[in-house]
Amino acid sequence: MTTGSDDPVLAGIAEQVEKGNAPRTKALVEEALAGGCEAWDVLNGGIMPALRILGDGLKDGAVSLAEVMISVGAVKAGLSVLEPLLVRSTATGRDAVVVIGTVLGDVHSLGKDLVVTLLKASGFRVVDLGADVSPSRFVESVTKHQAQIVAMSGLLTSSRLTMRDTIAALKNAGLRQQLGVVVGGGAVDRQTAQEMGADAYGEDAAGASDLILRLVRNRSG
Ligand code: B12
Repeated sequence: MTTGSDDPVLAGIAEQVEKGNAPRTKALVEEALAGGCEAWDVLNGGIMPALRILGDGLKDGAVSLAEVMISVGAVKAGLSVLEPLLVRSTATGRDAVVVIGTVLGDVHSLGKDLVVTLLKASGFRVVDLGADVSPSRFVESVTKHQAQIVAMSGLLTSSRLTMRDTIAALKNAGLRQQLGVVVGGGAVDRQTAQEMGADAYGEDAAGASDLILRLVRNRSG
């Protein structure tokens, strides 16, 4: 399989992610950085294309779930090198409390983890509830930590309903008005975010911190 990257090292990273070879992925990520490639370009040009191909394979049955899990190990090996550098390019200093999780029934966590890393790096106080998080756990956590923002991730189409349920639970608990709610992940787009009653849609981890800062400022001012 080919990912179409012109850069041989990035193409190599994609290939090793597809094969699920963690040590080779890590080594090639280091090689790309040493060769002058930006961390974001390694992520978007090497790792993400492989995940897209794996996702398509999962869809048409050419790739098994077990194979994707092995590739996820390679992705994590690559991210362990990239994350400190991604963080450096976004650090600023903001201090709102953000409660974040992947919603109930959905175990996809890589995208949410990236968002967590970058929000922490930007100075937000982040409460990461992990994946498969029920509406009641979101409610409990917002109350306990007096959060200003709830951020939900979801990659399954069914997650849209769960996000809506979570927003309803926040409303029923009397918390919705004081909160900014942001959603992201492949399950949603700007329109579905609006329809379910979220305040904002975040397309990627890189933009999440500016987006959340805008929400915090709008609500406080
Ligand atoms: C890796 C993967 C898995 C891994 C997840 C491991 C893990 N720990 O995360 C495993 C193997 C467990 C898995 C399981 C399944 N998967 Co899967 N998986 C994928 C795959 C290949 C990659 C997802 C990924 O990690 N992308 C990389 C990250 C970095 O990107 P991201 O999540 O999009 O996040 C970015 C942005 O969206 C954004 N973002 C994400 N969240 C948030 C939140 C906020 C607040 C903000 C601001 C931004 C933001 O920032 C991130 C970085 O920029 C996708 C295919 C794809 N192309 O997406 C399928 C995919 C998501 N899976 C799919 C399916 C169907 C499944 C299964 C149901 C398969 C099965 N038959 O059992 C199960 C579901 C299990 C469950 N209950 O959740 C479908 C979903 C289809 C749908 N629309 O419902 C996809 C799209 C594959 C496909 N084409 O069919 N999967």
